[in-house]
Amino acid sequence: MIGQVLSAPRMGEDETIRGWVYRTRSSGAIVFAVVRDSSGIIQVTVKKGNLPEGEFEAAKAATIECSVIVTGKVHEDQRAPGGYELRASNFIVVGTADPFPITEYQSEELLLDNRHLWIRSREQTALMKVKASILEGAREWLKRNEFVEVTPPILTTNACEGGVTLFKLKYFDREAFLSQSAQMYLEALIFSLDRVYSLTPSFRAEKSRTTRHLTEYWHLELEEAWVDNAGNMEIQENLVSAMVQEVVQERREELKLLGRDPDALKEVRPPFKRMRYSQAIDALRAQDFEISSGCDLGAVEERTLTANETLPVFVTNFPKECKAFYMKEDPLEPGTAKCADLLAPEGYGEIIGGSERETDLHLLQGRLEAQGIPLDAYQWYLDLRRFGSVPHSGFGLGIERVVRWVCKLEHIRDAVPFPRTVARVYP
Ligand code: NSS
Repeated sequence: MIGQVLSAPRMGEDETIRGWVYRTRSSGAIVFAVVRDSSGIIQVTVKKGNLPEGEFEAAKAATIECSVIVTGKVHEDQRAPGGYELRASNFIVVGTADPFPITEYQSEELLLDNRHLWIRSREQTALMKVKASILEGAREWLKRNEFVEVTPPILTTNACEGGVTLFKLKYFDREAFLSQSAQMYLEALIFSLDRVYSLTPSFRAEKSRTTRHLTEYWHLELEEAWVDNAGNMEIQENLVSAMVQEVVQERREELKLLGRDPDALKEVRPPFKRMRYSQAIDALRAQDFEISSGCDLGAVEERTLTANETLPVFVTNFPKECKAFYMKEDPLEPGTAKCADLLAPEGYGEIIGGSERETDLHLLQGRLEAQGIPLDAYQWYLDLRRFGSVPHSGFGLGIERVVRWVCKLEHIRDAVPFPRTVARVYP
């Protein structure tokens, strides 16, 4: 791999690399080709006369994104990226490349139309590696803390987060939906496994164009038996911190390439600040925000609350009526839910929504009825309150929301290789 050649250069020794032509220029009897692979880029110098018949000509003709296998000796060269170059003794073109449709300055639309090719860029490569480490950090923490990974369905007949953003589909001669959240299934699974998690795509028919909504996103959801909302928040701050620390440890170079200081992220450790919804509203009003209490926080409110924070912030005790039917009411602050949204710092907005769940059959039934939801499809869920109900809590974390914050992305679509939004399902 190129990264290995550059990080432990064996001067004057032969090395073979496989990759794609990233840049190329030639002058007469010499070709300078920069080759990339997943680990980095390296300059290759190809001199006529140093290679077998035909290989110099092949190098000269090689266009951007040709795939190549190159052998050569390592030499120091201060002008080359990474400070070393390969002086080629072999240059084999494996796959030729048509003129590459992406050149230096391109519109966002063209880049999105050519996403299948644009994901080869160094920025996208770095993003995908950071995302992989975020997931790795989560899985390691979950394993250490005795959460069992489970596999809930994607085809469902229940709305978990309200009917407005449901994707409906024809399921033979019935109607079904793409899952918005695995929560209800995870609630069923804690009765056998105590603490469970799932990582699945979730689907939301979000019609608004925003910088933080996808129609398909990766959802990490946890559900914990015998845990109240305070315990749920502790789990969240420990998990988020473990995810970020894994990235800081494994992906320093990628973070720097993306413009994020890894040392600043190192500070993301518990405890995170906790703030009640009513306090959040007071803080916003103090900044001359016009908000009527009793509604969810919007993007602008979230940004204002966290613009100067460096750690995530919990907002707890939202008014019951602006949250989902399954949340438990807080007896210490009636009218509010035992819930928390976790907001990323620096204005990146909500990354987690979680709560303690209502365990009382009749209260739950009453709430569904009050919202005009037909109970038939929810009988199995109500059974969970009929057969040995226990206090429990859980939450859902949007992976791309975390990637957006950690990588300082303007738009969430860059946190996923093939973004799906209201405007795009291709490629
Ligand atoms: O709607 S949530 O706030 N909560 C739930 O779905 C719960 N049923 C989860 C649970 O308790 N198991 O969504 C959870 C998170 C939210 O905080 C965001 O980080 C993310 O899911 N989310 C999204 N990410 C990207 N795009 C969209 N459209 C989106 N919607 C939610």
